[in-house]
Amino acid sequence: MALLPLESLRRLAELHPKPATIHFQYGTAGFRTIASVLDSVLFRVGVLAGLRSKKLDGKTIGVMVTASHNPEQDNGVKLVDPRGEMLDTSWEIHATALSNAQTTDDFVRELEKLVQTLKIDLTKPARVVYARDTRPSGASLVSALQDGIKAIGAEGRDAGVTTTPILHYLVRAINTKGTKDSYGDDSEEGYFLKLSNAFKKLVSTRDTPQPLTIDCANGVGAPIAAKLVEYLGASMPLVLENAFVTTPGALNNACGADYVKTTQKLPPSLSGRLQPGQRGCSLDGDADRLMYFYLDERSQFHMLDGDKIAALVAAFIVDLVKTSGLDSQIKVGVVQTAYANGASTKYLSERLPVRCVSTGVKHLHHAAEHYNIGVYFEANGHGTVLFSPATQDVLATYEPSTPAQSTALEHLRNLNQLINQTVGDALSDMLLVEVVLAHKAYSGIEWDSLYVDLPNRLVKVVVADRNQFRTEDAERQLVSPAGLQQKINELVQRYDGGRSFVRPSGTEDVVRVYAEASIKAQADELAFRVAGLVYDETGGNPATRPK
Ligand code: G16
Repeated sequence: MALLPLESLRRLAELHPKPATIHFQYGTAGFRTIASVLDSVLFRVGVLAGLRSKKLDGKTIGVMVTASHNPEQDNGVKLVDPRGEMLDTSWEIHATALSNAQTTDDFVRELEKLVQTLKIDLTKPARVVYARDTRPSGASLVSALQDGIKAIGAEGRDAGVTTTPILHYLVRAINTKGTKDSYGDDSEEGYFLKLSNAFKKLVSTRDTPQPLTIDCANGVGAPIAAKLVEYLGASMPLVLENAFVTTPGALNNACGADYVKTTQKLPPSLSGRLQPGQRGCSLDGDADRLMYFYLDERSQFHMLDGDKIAALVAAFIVDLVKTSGLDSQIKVGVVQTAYANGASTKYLSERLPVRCVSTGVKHLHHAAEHYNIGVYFEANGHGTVLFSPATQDVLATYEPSTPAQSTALEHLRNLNQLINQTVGDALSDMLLVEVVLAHKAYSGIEWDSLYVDLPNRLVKVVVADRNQFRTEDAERQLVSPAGLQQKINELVQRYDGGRSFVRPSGTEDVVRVYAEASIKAQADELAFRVAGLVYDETGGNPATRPK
């Protein structure tokens, strides 16, 4: 029975002490907070990734160092399981426990407990692949991670500065290499080739689209989109904006997918750069979220969010399944969260099965796996489409009987290649949207008119302790603080078409409030009144009282 390499664990752990008084938590998308306190967390995540790999018989585990849509001074880290999906939720408590061990002795004790409880065979090999986004704090956090990987005796592979979805792709590609389920070559080039080849086949009979402007959020999406441009060639003209990755303070600042979704405005830096009728899209800081928009003839801004992407894509896939003659074998379903606009839920539920789950890609992903083809998108633009293994077999072996069936089948096969099925991927999703627009000959206007969004408003409230907020029913009902849900219900009743819910964020130290109503001014008012209730209930910083 092998033992933990205590000497190296202790020696290296001493170089990465845990700051006193801080409590860390593995949240919606891993650990995420101000970068300056994260050194010990990164070291310990390196160790944990090694243990997770040993537990899974030496399969490669991924580690992504990013804080995605958060401001530049934040950073974070999340673990990726062997098939490229988010860390199994049952391990999140282990991550939290390890990160909070105060001294090196406490840390070693936690590790020993973990190895024993989970019956981890320490003789197994361990492999970890890791990457980071462009944040200035990334390099030193990666070196803490490397110490952790070294301390547990794991083999590390540095994937450099890249997007979160490429790291997820690499994890699956490494673990399926040489098998019948091979996901593609385990390199960035393999990723680009897979996507661009599928895209070119899907649009080969269509006119070249008008150029698409991409707001890269001044993040890692910029250099990666620049590489994608080379692989796509003339098949897809792209114009990259907000690509200032080395300008201090620029990341996600007044640009990017989160800015567009929360303000429902064009990033000011794009003003004058998008012509009436032209469409554009925004990535977030690690390029896993996508938000589309266009300007109408009067230069009015229109946002096409994750819900609109789900509606566009799901309808397209349903049509292809039907045309290929596979509708009795392949059922398509959609997964959303409480943030989905009520109009989108209505539109989709009239056409196919729709489920609502808690926020967080991990929840949506697992729910989507229950469908033959599962389309999942959060309203914030985070999502993808999953083809179940059985569906992939059907697509591979089905023999069409007409030319129309054959063409539709070929499109489905190529979509299966185009879509990054490990996690939401802004660039893969962007190509998917462009394919559908090209096939339907839709501009932003036609796409937007699939249904009309109910006016809505999202606000953040800074409270003394967001952990006192607990929810149930896919986050649509508050169970704590006691009595608050009742007050919200009473308020909501006074608004025509009113709907509102409150939940603690898992990535920022805030409580989020969402509201909808049939008139914009009413949606705004409802959101701010509910935010006021939240604030009054819990007491917050007066400077942050919602106005
Ligand atoms: C992460 C998660 C998303 C989630 C978002 C906001 O996105 O992956 O599933 O919607 O955080 O979560 P919360 O409302 O709990 O803060 P990202 O793009 O920031 O990694």
